[in-house]
Amino acid sequence: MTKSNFPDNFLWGGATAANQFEGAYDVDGKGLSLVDILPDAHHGRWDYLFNAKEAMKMEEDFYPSHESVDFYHHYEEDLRLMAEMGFKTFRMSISWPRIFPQGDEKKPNEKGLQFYDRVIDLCIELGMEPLVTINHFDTPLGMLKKMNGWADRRMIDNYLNFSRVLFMRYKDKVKYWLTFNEINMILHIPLLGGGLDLEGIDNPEQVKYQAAHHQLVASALATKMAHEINPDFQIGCMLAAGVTYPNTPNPKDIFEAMTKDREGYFFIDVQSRGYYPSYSARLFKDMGVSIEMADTDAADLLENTVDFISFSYYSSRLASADPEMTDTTAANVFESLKNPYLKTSEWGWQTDGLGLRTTMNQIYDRYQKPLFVVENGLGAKDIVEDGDKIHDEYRISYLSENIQAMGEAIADGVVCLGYTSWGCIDLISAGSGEMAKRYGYIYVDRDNDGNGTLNRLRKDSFYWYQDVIKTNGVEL
Ligand code: P53
Repeated sequence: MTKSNFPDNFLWGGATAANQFEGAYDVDGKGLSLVDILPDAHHGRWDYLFNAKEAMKMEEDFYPSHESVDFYHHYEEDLRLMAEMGFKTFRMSISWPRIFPQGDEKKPNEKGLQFYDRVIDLCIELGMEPLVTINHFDTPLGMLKKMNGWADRRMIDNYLNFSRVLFMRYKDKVKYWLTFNEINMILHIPLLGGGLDLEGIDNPEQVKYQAAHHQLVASALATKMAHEINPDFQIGCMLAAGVTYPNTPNPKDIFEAMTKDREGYFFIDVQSRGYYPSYSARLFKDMGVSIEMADTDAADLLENTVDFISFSYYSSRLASADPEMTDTTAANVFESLKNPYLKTSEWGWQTDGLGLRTTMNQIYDRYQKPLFVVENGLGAKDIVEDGDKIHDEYRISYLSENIQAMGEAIADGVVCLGYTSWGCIDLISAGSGEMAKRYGYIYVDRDNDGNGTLNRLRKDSFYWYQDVIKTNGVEL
């Protein structure tokens, strides 16, 4: 048999996020989060994303994410299906407003915690290591209204209160934690990433980077708290990653590509090295940004760096310094030119397995800390045939290409703890808010209008991934 590139204890699994997966958006005392006010793409999602005040009126009549695929009431069936595929880990997030409905209460909502007790206990019983994202795009709406989200330094304490409750409660059950999902997203979708309403603000960059500073300090202080509560905890940061290629060998394009990559690396430089990168001084000066810091911030950042680096990877990006180059890929928050060497999906995202290998090598070279690929996958429309068959060979082909490339990166010497593909069960898309953009190995019978039985079906990729895990990545 061919030898596997993957270590024996490699954590194979799948990833989800509470706000896109659980449904039950107002059940058992849950408050509203930022994403709960966003309808789908057919009802102006992208306009609302940059106009929080309008979104808060909640005038659309249907919000697919409110019920989503109802993991809240199907968790048992869903976790058993994941275990059937052989998952070693399950990435989930904990809904902040389920635990603190407004975001700044003193006491947590016990009913919300009891749901996660049930989920985490069953995960462990089924042999799956929970990997928990503390904050995945769902800052409580109350915090946007009260203090413009992370623009306000008081968010650090609110976040730490939330984190403390989780660390104490799951002290002996959860080992792997991520402080913020795609922390660099605050620059691209400030409402989702930072609970920020930037309407009418003179210098949005100032507010975004100040809010980012609060998150970076919150992440460091949560890391400190976590290690005090249980020294075995492994705390990770999370980057929306994807190497940026220069469009041509023109040195201007090379510099542009480097600059684009630094927009994301900026965050990880702070979380992993413990201090602001040297290039940030000039960046801030050029943007007219000046960050207010408390006296203790520099030391807190320096002393509490992350244990590992996790990231999402869907595709590489392509940059040019030439303003005439405008043929960009559709429907993605990162501006990227279309790469003629790559295949493009229905949603305009491009497939680049080798780009994952490059990305992993770059990140590992830069930080020399273990990596964790916590999102990767292909969003596509699936067709159910003969009542219960989904022949999703396009998904298998994307995942196979990417997992092979990840194996090569490991063979290159990169240390990688595991791989959780995105949306292992169909769930609501973050970008489009729809059901139709599916990533799962497990199909859920539910459409964009909320019709469907919510029945779960195994796609062809289900059996394929089961085999990948069983052979530890030899059969791809
Ligand atoms: P969707 C784009 C837009 C929003 C979030 O994306 C994103 C991205 C991709 O870079 O990041 C992650 O659902 C995110 C998930 C999300 C996933 O990408 O728009 O962490 O919440 O579902 C996939 O196809």
